[in-house]
Amino acid sequence: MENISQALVRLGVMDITTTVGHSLTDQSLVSYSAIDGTQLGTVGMVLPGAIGPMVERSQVAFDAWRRVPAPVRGDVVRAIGNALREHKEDLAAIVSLEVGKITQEALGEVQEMIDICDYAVGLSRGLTGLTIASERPNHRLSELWHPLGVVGVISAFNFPVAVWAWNAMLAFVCGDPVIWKPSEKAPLCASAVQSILRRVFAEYSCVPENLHQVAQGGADVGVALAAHRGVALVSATGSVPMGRSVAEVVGSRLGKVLLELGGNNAAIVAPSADLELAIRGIVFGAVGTCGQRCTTLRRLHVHASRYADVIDRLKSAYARLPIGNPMANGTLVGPLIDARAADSMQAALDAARAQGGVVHFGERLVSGVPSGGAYVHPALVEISADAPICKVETFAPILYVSSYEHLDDAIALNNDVPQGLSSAIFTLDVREAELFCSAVGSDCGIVNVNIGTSGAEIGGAFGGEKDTGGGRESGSDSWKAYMRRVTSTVNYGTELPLAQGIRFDI
Ligand code: UN1
Repeated sequence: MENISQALVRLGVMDITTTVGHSLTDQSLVSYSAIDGTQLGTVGMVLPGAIGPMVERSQVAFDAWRRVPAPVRGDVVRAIGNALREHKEDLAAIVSLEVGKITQEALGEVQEMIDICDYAVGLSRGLTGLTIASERPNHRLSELWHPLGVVGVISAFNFPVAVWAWNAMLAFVCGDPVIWKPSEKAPLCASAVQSILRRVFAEYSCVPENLHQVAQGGADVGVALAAHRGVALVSATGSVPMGRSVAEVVGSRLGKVLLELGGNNAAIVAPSADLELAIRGIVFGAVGTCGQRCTTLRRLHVHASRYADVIDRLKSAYARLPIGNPMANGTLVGPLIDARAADSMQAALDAARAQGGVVHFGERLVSGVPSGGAYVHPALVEISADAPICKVETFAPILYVSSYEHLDDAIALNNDVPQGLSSAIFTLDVREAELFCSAVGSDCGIVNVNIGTSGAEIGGAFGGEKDTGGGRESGSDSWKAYMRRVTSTVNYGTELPLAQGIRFDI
């Protein structure tokens, strides 16, 4: 593919096989395009044994980087943001070519990186701690926030660069080096990002060597990273089984984890909903990124009074979806990541049929789309909300639709799944909206009114409860996960009063 080599050259990825630059083995990871299965290139990969020396190098980098004032660290992140602005189109092209995102969404992904850079630059002057009223005279009690240590980032194919940026940019301003284990399905995206970083870092004498290292490799490399006691925080994005195994490994050494795992996100369409707006939000949420966001809308609970209308409108919107080459103008739905994902989708649709569901669309497409890619028509499934298949996250564009009579029942259905990432209600009734957002409403980490479940801004904390893993990344006070909290009491008096009024005279 001609345009990938041009984009890679412009990004500085001259020789893909040397971009990881350490402990190369004779093994390499092959990058295939989700668009048509073409081989795009290969990158050198590491074996689990490489992780130990990498962590040691990161620890040396940590000792230097934590001494650099946070606003100066922020200045480096500002330069990363500027380099991303400069290379936005090329990096987005690599995202599209490798994982099959439509151009608009690939550009949006790089924009999300730029946004988190801007956010982190501001944060670099806002890593603030508390002062606390001491019970003792002449004492100051306060909280200090210090750099934490080496941060391991494990990322997924579906946001191959943005979710890394959420983690890495906060880690950098917080004073931490990063070791990145990218998805095996997106090795070129990681190499391109590493090339951008290498050039930015070369301009700054305050940046130590190995501030950022990439460990391209298989799941065993991720496990080795999670197992290493020198990794202070492991931030992992991906499937629930992956997160569970990372949590077990990190938990057994009492390390810190930040997990952002699966979602099984629902939306409620209430009697008063503005249907024009709701249908747009539903369709973007359900078919955007070909159903491969952790925030993808997977379940829809429609009030019985609007059910027929909603199904009609959805069927007509789904019938008109432009599906095909994600880099072609006008395409809204690109391919699934690979044939296995298409097989899982068909298996889920078979299960839905067996459980009484009526499936509209959902077929694998072979004509009118690039051959070699896994193209599907997104599926609408009319099904009873308590069918077991509705509790399973299938990483594909399947929307399970059911009707409800009472809002309490719809809220109970929203919450009655193992995952707890995102949720939405479409209503013009302020009581319904507020109930949904309240303590007895949605149990998810993201609760939206009159917008869909996906497409969160970086300024808020991102993540969810239950099987979603409980972590929070990106905005708000998520930075605290990347720092070490110190409670500090200073006695500036001449007496030694003890807390709790204890007398201990010697
Ligand atoms: C993910 O799918 O892992 O809210 C992240 C969204 C995006 C991020 C999704 N900003 O849909």
